Amino acid sequence: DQLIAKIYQGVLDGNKKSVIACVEEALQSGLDVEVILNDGLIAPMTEVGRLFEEGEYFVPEMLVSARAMQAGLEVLKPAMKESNVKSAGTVVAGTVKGDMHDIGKNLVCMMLEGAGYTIRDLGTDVAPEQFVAEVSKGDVDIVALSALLTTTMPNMKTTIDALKQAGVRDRVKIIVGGAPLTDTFASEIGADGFASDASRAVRLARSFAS
Ligand code: B1M
Repeated sequence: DQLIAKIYQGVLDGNKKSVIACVEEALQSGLDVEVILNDGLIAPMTEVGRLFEEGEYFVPEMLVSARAMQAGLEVLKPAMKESNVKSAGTVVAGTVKGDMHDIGKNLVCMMLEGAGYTIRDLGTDVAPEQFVAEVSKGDVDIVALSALLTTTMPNMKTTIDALKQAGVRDRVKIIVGGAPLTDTFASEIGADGFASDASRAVRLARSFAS
């Protein structure tokens, strides 16, 4: 589809205005939300990563692409929400210490919100103590940890260990995700589950209720 191709190109070029306009147009013309999300907005980020690895893109280019992608997500957000259901539980989410990547985490939060969860988003570069402080408040059902760097993955374990140390680990289910993660890693660090994308994160969260 031409509109999808324009959204893809807009994200690649970091052209926020074009992305916003095209996503609006795509929604109006009745294009499927998931297609806009996956083919228009997420797919070009993989290409951005490739261009970065090959030395064609640098951090500034990655950043403008990220901003364009997030602007598109904002337009898509209302369409992603399911009709108002009562809160399915409270999720405390964050990207772990040392890691600034937040697009994936934001997407997971949006989908969980759409599925009826109450979200407390702690943002990026979140220290284990911050997670401990939130969980200690006592009204949290799920902790959602994101990491995009191989160098920050160990901080997921540090976070889980800090929750154990504080004696609050068993109050919550812990889900982890992010491009470099695997199921094996998730079980090794003592998480309750791993999701490779945002819709799987919703399915995983729901599976704890049954
Ligand atoms: Co960075 N970066 N980056 N970057 N960046 C990667 C991750 C990288 C793979 C690029 C590459 O080399 N190909 C590479 C990591 C290599 C590695 O660790 N082995 C990398 C690097 C090296 C870096 C810097 C170190 C670069 C530098 O400074 N030299 C630096 C680190 C900064 C830091 O964090 N301390 C850096 C910085 C940045 C920007 C700030 C410029 C920007 C982030 C902007 C932002 O997030 N606001 C950025 C970007 C945009 C990327 C790429 C291109 C795209 C990431 C993205 O947003 N993808 C990325 C390359 C790539 O991933 N191909 C790259 C789209 C997003 C929807 O997908 O985040 O995977 P993703 O989320 C998915 C799933 O993973 C999953 O669901 C999401 C939706 O399907 N998921 C979860 C994620 N979290 C989840 C949690 C869950 C469940 C599922 O449950 C809790």
